[in-house]
Amino acid sequence: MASGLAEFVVIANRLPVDRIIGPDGETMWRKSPGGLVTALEPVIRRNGGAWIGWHGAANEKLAPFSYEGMNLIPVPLSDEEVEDYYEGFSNATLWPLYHDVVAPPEFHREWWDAYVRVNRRFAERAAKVAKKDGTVWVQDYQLQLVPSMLRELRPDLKIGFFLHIPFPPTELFQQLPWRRQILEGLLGADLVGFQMPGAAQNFVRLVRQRVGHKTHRDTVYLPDGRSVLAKAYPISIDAAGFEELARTPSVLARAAEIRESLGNPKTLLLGIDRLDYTKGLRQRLRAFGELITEGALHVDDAVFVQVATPSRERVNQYKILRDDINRLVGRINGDVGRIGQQPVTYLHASYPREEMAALYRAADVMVVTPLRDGMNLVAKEYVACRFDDRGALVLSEFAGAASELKSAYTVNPHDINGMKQMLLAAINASPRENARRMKAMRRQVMENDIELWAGNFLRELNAIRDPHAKNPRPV
Ligand code: GDG
Repeated sequence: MASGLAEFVVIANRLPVDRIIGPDGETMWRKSPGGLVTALEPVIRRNGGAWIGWHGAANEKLAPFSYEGMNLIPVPLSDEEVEDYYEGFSNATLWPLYHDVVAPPEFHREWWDAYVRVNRRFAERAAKVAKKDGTVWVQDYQLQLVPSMLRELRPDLKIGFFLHIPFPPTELFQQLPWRRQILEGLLGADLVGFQMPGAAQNFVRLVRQRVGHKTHRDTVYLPDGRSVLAKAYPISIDAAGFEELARTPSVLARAAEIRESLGNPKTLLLGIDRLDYTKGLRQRLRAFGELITEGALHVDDAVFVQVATPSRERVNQYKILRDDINRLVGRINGDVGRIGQQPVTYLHASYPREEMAALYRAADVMVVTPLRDGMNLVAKEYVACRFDDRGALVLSEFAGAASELKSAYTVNPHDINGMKQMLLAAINASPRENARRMKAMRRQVMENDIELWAGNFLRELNAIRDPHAKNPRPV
């Protein structure tokens, strides 16, 4: 796209499309699954907007192209940058650090250098693409330096930032050798959005302590007269879209088929996660395995289906986790399984949305037990698919979703005995009790969808008054 044309620009690590090989061997683009694209696509279309992101292949430069009314602007990454910026600093430093150090973060100066270099590339691209006085929305932990880099190049822009993962407490954040640079990077934005109010408070406190700026409640006052607002915007899903999918005859038929192929168990428990050490897969499987071993659940009655979508497979901690889970599942099935009856069905694969909806429909108990999670959309997707008010959600108190889905069966995933009790409570609850809980959760999810989330953030961003302008900006 030509320079300076987009009124609204989204910057994310990845473009919202995946490259696929078509039936005749030609390459095509397909929209990636996920709520963010669904929510932002109409805004981008309406405004002749653009999306800036990496296209997913290393060492390849691609020209901007348009896809279903969106201008897509690919940012190239070299092999080395994928290793150092993406797998390294983003996923082996920031990811574990921001998730309560549930795995040890690694600090390497060359990873940081790559992070700075790649963030600058994204910022420079956005500076060329955004229209005068336009709005730019930067997404997530891979791009925390972009707001300040972009502000320097284009002080006219409205800049928003949203962090999809938790923002750690000060005691943990302090470990980061580049803590000040990250805070200053984020302060380039006018509005910094977090999943939870606690995360916004952590950020404001850190800015006061480490950078020394004046703060009051959710506002940071910068020496140049600009102020930065830090607030919570809990993300959601395309709730109506999920429910509609869950109601289609083919999905309902597939749900019945899934249950049938598992021997029509009395209780089907389900976990769906990226294979990630923050998701609490080990703890969850141990709890279930013990219930079977101890005889609280019978192998004829209960089946656990765990889908673990492959993720970040070249990062060391993920390789370790993959081996651990393979061993654990093997041990549980070996110890308590029988011919034709495996208590755990473990699927290390990724599935189309229809299959996900069928699994949600098939499951009596959805088990979501992260050790720490910004929000957790799987929990909300399950609720959206339960239009008959049946089913139960077991949910970790360390997921952002727990603050919103208050009628879930909440657990501390570190407490295996507590989790076992809660699993039994969910399994044995009366249909009436589960319907009461599900109704309350459905109200929350159906009324607060992703469109509302994006609308709230953008409305607030556009309403921020520019202290240098005579008049407030148009909303
Ligand atoms: C980050 C934060 C926050 C999973 N497997 C398949 C598949 N999925 C989809 C799920 C869900 C999404 O991926 C996972 O979202 P989560 O929220 O559960 O977790 P993260 O990937 O860690 O996301 C998280 C989120 O950002 C949004 O802000 O909630 O806290 O960590 O939508 O359905 N989708 C398909 N096939 C799969 O095999 N189609």
